[in-house]
Amino acid sequence: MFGSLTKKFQELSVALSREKVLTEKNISEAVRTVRLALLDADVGYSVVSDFVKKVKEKALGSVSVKGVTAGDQFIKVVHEELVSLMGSEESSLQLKKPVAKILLCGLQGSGKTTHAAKLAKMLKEKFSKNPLLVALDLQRPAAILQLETLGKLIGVPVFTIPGEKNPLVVAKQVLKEGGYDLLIFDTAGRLHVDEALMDELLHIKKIVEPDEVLFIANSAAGQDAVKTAKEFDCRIGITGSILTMLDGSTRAGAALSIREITGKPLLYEGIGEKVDDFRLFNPISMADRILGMGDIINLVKKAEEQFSQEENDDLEKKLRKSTFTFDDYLKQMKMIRKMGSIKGLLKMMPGMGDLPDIDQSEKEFARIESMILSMTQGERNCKDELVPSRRRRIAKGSGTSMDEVNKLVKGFKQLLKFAKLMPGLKKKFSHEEASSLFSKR
Ligand SMILES: Nc1nc2c(ncn2[C@@H]2O[C@H](COP(=O)(O)OP(=O)(O)OP(=O)(O)O)[C@@H](O)[C@H]2O)c(=O)[nH]1
Ligand SMILES: [Mg+2]
Repeated sequence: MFGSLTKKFQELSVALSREKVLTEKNISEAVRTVRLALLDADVGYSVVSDFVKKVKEKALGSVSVKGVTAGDQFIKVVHEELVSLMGSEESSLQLKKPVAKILLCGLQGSGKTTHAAKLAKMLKEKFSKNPLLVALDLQRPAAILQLETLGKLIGVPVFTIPGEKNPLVVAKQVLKEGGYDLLIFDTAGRLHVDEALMDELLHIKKIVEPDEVLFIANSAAGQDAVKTAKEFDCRIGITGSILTMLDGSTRAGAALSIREITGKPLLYEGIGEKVDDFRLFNPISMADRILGMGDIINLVKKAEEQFSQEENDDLEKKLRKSTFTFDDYLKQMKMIRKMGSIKGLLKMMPGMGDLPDIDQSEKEFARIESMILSMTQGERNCKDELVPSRRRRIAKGSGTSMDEVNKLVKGFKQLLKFAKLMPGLKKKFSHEEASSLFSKR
């Protein structure tokens, strides 16, 4: 996702792993690399300056732990600060009124209409809401049609007044509608922030009195998206942001600085054009992805949703009792593969960050499969430890490299560690626990 930034962090971790302890000198060098990497990823200057200052102070104050490399220790600090920069915890919508109202705003093409539908679908399915989509982008007839098509797809009605060109009239009228407990307003976008747009939004906001005003931020726009968010916040007052287009060639600028600059939470992320390509924004998971740890939290969540309860119970028991083996890992991967969207899911596995296409994902899966199949039964059952000579044999047998075998074993161990945290994972997944992944692998 954040290819070059992730690569730089990984290179830094490797470089630092040669050092026994963190010293003022190697910290200063590492901090300089972090600064350049973040600036290059289009993170705002002031955010970067604050960030590296905190990382430096924390790294200098950290006590070295036996068995932990300087690289792991430093990356752990970076991880903690990334999480904190993005808001520490998942945020939720504050929908308090009996008829809740969400107003979406943002520049042209940022994903407002698509995300109005994604939000409606999610709130309907997961929170049993009865939503009504309201078309307030009345400049182009195609805009209403787009919302209506999406509405049909997700089974949510769309409110329009045929022939009406004034969004304020529609906004006033829809408030008289009964039978819904949630109104989601899709508004018009502009190429740039301009007076007419801000005036229109301000008027709509006054009429609607929304519970939430969400800024739809196109993550591909990097710093520009952050600046625009700030302008929208100053002019109309936003309550949070949704980060879209995270599936494309995106830079980390928006993800890392939008919350810090606006002071408003990042609530959701859009990861594709389809109505289900949508999930809660999780700062820990995002930090994992930025550092190239693989998105284990989302993997576990998605797996939990989709596995049959029986299969899930069985795997969870094994995971918790630490009797989960490479054979189970293979079985789990096969199940995941069955669930479809192998690309999206594989991306979440540790060490599989940047997969250019589905064929590539299939290839990655085949490599993992051949590595596991090249193990002896004892190795697959985790009875025999995978010492270097064994790893070398596995690499040779599967036509892969030592590096790849090491990556597989590391990913497997991370999965086991996360699994132990699973009972409280959804709600209580603490920062410390996530960070401990770095310290004892
Ligand atoms: N890849 C990807 N495409 C997206 C995402 N969200 C929206 N899109 C696509 O981006 C394009 C623009 O999205 P819209 O939802 O129409 O954007 P908008 O903000 O309503 O645009 P205007 O109404 O013109 O201001 C559409 O083709 C969407 O299918 C996303 O998260 N990822
Ligand atoms: Mg639109």
